[in-house]
Amino acid sequence: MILFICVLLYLLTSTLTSKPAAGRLQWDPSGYVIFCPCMGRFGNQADHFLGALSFAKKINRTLVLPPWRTYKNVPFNDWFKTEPLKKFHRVVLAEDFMAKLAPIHWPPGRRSGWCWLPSNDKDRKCAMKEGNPFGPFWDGLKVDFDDYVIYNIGYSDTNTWQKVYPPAKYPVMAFKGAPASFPVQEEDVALHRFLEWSDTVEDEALGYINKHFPGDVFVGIHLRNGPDWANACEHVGEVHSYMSSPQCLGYSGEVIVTGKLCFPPKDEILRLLKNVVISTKAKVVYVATDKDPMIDEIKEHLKKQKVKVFHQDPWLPQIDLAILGMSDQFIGNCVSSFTAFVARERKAKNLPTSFWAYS
Ligand SMILES: Nc1nc2c(ncn2[C@@H]2O[C@H](COP(=O)(O)OP(=O)(O)O)[C@@H](O)[C@H]2O)c(=O)[nH]1
Ligand SMILES: [Mg+2]
Repeated sequence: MILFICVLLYLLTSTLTSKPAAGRLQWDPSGYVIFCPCMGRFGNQADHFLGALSFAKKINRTLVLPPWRTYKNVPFNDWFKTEPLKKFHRVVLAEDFMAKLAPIHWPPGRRSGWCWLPSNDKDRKCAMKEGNPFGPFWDGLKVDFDDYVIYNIGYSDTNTWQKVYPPAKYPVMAFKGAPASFPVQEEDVALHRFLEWSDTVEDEALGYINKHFPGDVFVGIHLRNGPDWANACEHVGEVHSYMSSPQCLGYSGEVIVTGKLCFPPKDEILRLLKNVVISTKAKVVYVATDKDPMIDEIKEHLKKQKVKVFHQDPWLPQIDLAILGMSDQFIGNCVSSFTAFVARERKAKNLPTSFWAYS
């Protein structure tokens, strides 16, 4: 009898605390989406992440939070908290998925790689691990593929996805790239509110601010002016949409992307920055850049305003992003997805953003 009561009590408490205890995870019968954030650097990957999050929600599958890809795999939660995302949708860290769920439910021998190929492609095979970062990404998760699923469905056609690929038959969709478009769709921009910096990133950003200009009103600027960007901007031509340009020009594509919008000349940068410093009464300008911080030019041009100019080359670009996100006013590059990250975060927090050569 006592044994029976003990067992009953045990069962009761374990169902009441049905959230998996540390170390245990429950399999989601609705299935999973995992993908390699294999296109571009962080800004592009973040755009894709929001689209993939939206896609997973629409087809009602748990999203496996992939590592970010630099020269190595960076666990998702090194840079972002996972809990806020759960307010929007079911997510699990890739490392947990691989350690605790994959061995039982997605074991070696049953792993298909998913890729989009045009239906007339004769050589229909997903090169899931060919080249960098594809190979090293999946190697980092210790995944090899045994088979392929080739699809031809657009990511917005979510009803078809659910109909054609039921989770019982296709428990895990492992995509070669993000199941999303670039730049992020307009409707997914607001999902950024579920992306919150990890304590490590946030503390480091705040630490820098508190050490160098605590409490001062500051303008954050992004100068995307490295050689790769100069090169990319040469191809602007007469297009109506180029990379992240919809963030300022809008998604309808009525306005032409100019060379100045893509690669603003120095006099435009100094002009707008001065206006903003005067209107915000800022004491500090924080410069983030991939190449030329223009420190001397800015100091010279803003001599009268007596601003202090700060720039670091942080060990992680994310530190720059987090600081820009905290500025009182931010000026960025409309074509850059690195800027777009900051602009989305600020939009979610109701903070203002302007763009070079755009009014
Ligand atoms: N630290 C730092 N890195 C930057 C900055 N701007 C660009 N980068 C680097 O250059 C990369 C640019 O690629 P991406 O993020 O895809 O943005 P995009 O090319 O501007 O659309 C970033 O991920 C950073 O690694 C900056 O202001 N600060
Ligand atoms: Mg890029």
